[in-house]
This record gives sequence, structure tokens and C-alpha cells, in this order.
Amino acid sequence: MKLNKYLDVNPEVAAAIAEGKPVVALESTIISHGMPYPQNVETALNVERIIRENGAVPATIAIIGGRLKAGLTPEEIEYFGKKGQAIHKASRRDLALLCARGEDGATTVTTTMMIAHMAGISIFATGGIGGVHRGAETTMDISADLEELSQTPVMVICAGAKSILDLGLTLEYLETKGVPVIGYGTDELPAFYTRQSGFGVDYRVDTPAELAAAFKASKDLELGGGMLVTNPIPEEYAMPLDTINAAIDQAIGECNEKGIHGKETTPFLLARVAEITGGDSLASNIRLVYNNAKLAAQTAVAFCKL
Ligand code: PSU
Ligand code: MN
Repeated sequence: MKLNKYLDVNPEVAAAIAEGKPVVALESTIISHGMPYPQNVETALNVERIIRENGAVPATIAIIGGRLKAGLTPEEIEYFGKKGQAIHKASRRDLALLCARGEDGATTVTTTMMIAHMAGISIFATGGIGGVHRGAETTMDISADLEELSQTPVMVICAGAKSILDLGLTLEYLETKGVPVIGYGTDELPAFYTRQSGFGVDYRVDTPAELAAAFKASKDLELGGGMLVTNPIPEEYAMPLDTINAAIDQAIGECNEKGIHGKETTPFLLARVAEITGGDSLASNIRLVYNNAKLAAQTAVAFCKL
């Protein structure tokens, strides 16, 4: 991949990378498509602050005017938040066209991993990843995020996978693709809004230093792929299981009725679940992102010491 020609690393991020200081990548689709305005902007700015408070430099990643950006200004974050779903949701297939046309794009987990790797950033914090959707055996709706995890050496720290996805099939896919799924302080895959899913993870890890060591070994071995760390939402912010499951089932039913498919599916489900729960799921979502940002910064600090 020769993204370099199109890559702009902001000065603070570039200096940190050059000096071997900890940097944490962040995605922009969570801002434009994952949450409503103005909570999206507020969350994105708080996440950057939490990363700084924990000793690392934040690099929010996006595509602006056909340039791949590692590190945004607060004004640029506001722009992505305000424009929301009017911004192109950019996956791997979109990069060439957006760069050639000089357009903007919000980076998903996939494209954030790609651009982070090109910039030399190893650790990336987000809320949730895409996965194998329920009904994928007929729709073939499997997020490009899973393929990217198999081929790009970036550690992705998330809160597990939501039950808008088929969690069992998502784990099977990751196994096939050689992606280790790590539980942070847990043996069970967290399900984003809840700490439990009924599915086990491949490994339990209890400290940022152990996460850093695992990722260092993956790099030393030149395995080429990423690592998925699933960090459970703090107990006090978790949603009641019945409430969230009912909201997700209702949202999926509406999604099917309306014939929504492709890249619109995940943003539609997230927005509907937030509406149905009267904003409760959004509050949980924001809290789990903060929790992941903290762990990512601590892990980046530990990784720099190796
Ligand atoms: N899950 C969330 N919030 C998000 C996303 C997923 O809880 O914002 C976004 C991420 O950018 C992820 C993308 O990479 O959705 C996956 O989209 P798709 O399912 O279309 O691959
Ligand atoms: Mn999809």
C-alpha cells in the first residue's frame, strides 16, 4: 500500500511518532455516523482529552479533500460531527475514488486501521467494530472490518460486538482469519452495551503491559494481522439485557421492513436503538468509548517501553 503520497500527519502526531512517544488512533465514522450531533463532537473531544490525560497523543483519522489525515483539529472534528451522515462513510473500497476526486470521507475501523498503520500508529481505540450481521447466511453482509483485522497490524480496542451482529458467526470468522480475540479482565466476549454475551474469548489479559507484550510478539513474528481487544463496559453504565435486546430486535425488524442494506445498515441500527431506548443506549455508548480510550492510552504507553 502506498498511501504515503496522500497522507498528512499533523505536526504534533508526527513529532510523537518520530520521538517514539505513545499515540492512539481514533476513527471518524463513529463521529459522523455513529452518534448524533452535538454529542458526537463532545464525545470525540473528550476522548482526545482522556488519551492525553493518560499519557498519549490522540490522532483522530479522517479523509479531507482527498487527503488522508492522521490527527484532526477541533474545528475539523466539529465539521465531521455537524455534517454527520452527509459525509461519505469510507471503507477500503472507497479510498481510491475519494482521493482521486478530492472528497471527504469518514473512516471506519477498516480505513482507520489502514491509515494508522501507514502513519506508524499501532494502537487504535473505538466503540464497536463491524462484524457478521444476523442473517448473513443469506445477505452476505460481513463487515470489511474483519478482513482488515486479518491483514493490518494494528491493535483495535473496542467494547466487543453488539448483538445487532451475529456474535457467534463473527467469532468464527475472526478465527478463520487468524485474528486473536482478547478479553480485557474477562473470559467472556462483552456485547458492547452489556458485559456478557454467552461467548468466550480466546485469551484473557489483565494489564496494559500484557496487551503491549502480546502485540509486540505479533509484530516481531511479522504475522501481519491485527489484534482485537474487547474491553467490557463499566458495570455502572451497562444496559439491562432485556431492554437492549428488545430495542435491537425492534430496530432489526424495521431495518428489514424498510429494505435497508449495505453501508446504511449499521448507522440505521445504531440510531434506531438510541431512539427506542430514549437515549439510554447513547449514554452507555459514550461511556464505553471513554473506557476504551483510557485502556488504549495506557497500552500505547506500555508498548512504547518495549
Ligand atoms: N459500531 C458502533 N459504532 C460505529 C460503528 C460500528 O458501535 O460507529 C461504525 C465503525 O466505523 C465500524 C463501522 O467500522 O460502523 C462498520 O460498518 P459496516 O457494518 O457497514 O462495516
Ligand atoms: Mn455491511
